[in-house]
Amino acid sequence: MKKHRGLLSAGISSMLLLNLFGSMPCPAVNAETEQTVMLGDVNSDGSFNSADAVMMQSYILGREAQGFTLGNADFDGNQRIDVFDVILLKKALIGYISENFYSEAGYITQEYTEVETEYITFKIDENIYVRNDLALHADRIYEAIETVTGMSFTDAPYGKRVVVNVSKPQDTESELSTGYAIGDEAYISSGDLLIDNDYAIIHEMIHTLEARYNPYYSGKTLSEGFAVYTNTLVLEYLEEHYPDTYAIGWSTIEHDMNHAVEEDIYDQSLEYWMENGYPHGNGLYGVGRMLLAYIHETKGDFTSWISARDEIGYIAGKWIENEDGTTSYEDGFTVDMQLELLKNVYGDDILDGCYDWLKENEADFMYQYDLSTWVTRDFTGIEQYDLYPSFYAGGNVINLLRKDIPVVYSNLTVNIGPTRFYLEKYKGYDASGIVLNVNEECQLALYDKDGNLLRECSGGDGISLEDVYKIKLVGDGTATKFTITNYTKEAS
Ligand SMILES: [Ca+2]
Ligand SMILES: [Ca+2]
Ligand SMILES: [Zn+2]
Repeated sequence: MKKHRGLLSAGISSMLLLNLFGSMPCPAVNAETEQTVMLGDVNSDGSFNSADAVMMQSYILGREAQGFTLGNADFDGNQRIDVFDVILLKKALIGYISENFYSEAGYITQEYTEVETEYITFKIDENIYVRNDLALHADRIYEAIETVTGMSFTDAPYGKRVVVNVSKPQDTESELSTGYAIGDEAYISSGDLLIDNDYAIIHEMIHTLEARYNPYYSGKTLSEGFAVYTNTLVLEYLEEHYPDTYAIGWSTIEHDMNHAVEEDIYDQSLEYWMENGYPHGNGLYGVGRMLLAYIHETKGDFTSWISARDEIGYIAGKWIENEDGTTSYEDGFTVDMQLELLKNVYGDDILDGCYDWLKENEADFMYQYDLSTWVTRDFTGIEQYDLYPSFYAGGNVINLLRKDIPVVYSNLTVNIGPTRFYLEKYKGYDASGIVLNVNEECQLALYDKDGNLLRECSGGDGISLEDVYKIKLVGDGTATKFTITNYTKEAS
């Protein structure tokens, strides 16, 4: 299991106990054996959590308690283990967890945890950061997916409640690894949990929606095109109805909609690209997105093929080894089958007008591809934004701006309580000396933990954030820079 250096030491347990119960003897080290005592860790697995409470209970009741460590259980230090130690352990556990693993913004799971929202069951591994408002945003995404597709997760032929499994990449700072869907369940990484980059949760939930109408993968062009195109519609829906959720889900664009349609697409037929792969803009994902957008706008529907799929049949896909040693997935639902399906549903001429349509609309696709042409992100409808660091493969960064795209704001409060908690308690950084770098023309009001105004000032580089938990960008303006720096990994 993973744990955070410094959080689980005897010293911290003892300190907490002292806070809670006054001057209580809490031996930190047993001198005879030189064994570190971690008060509360009665099963000696290095963590203090609910498993210890369970074992303590068993021990007191005279039940099986293999591995019970007396030295870690004597909370009142009277050399006896009794019911008073049980009470103290439970109190200490609550204090310990709230001090170290909970904040206003979120919590870190201490064991496998199931979170039930109105629509979704999250199955979350231990030691994963979960924002407190996960349910709010996730259920809005669910609503958006159902609304823009006109489909239902629960009333589909293979309908059931949505399950999203969340795990953490092992032995890496990155919070992102591959997201995928197996049949009707989605699998995402910790960073996709509406915190770091979040693209997989939307994309994979859409895959599981398709699977509820048609249990097999319909090939990259159709299944990925459906996921990616639906994701664009989901974002439009969120932007209109829930600007704060849109602001979080926006970064989906970086990954999932970053597809180009280049001039050379017209050199070959669409069937050719579907068969041989299109070299730009994430290959068949981009072709699929374009195809689904075309079908939607010209036929008024982009989902009918899903239910009609069974008529075509199914061949299992397979993983093949490439020359460079990587593996890739070869569709079982071949291009011929995909085209036959579309023709069955939309008519034999379905692809005929596709390139003409694309020529008129290609700016939409170019636009998404080159994010430098994205002029600004509009935060004016948002009063509060919880800022989380990004820990993705390739770099750690705290930046309100994604891809350096300016943020337009109107009295926007950026909460950095989550930033601090995430850095210190989840990632093990020392964030006590963090500073803000923001445009000089921005006017700032800095607030403490309790919302009291600490000071007002203009922007600049290296602005101390000591005791600051909220940064208000006052008035109307545009930030072309907003980074938080000067956090360091605690020495190990
Ligand atoms: Ca333990
Ligand atoms: Ca005792
Ligand atoms: Zn996918």
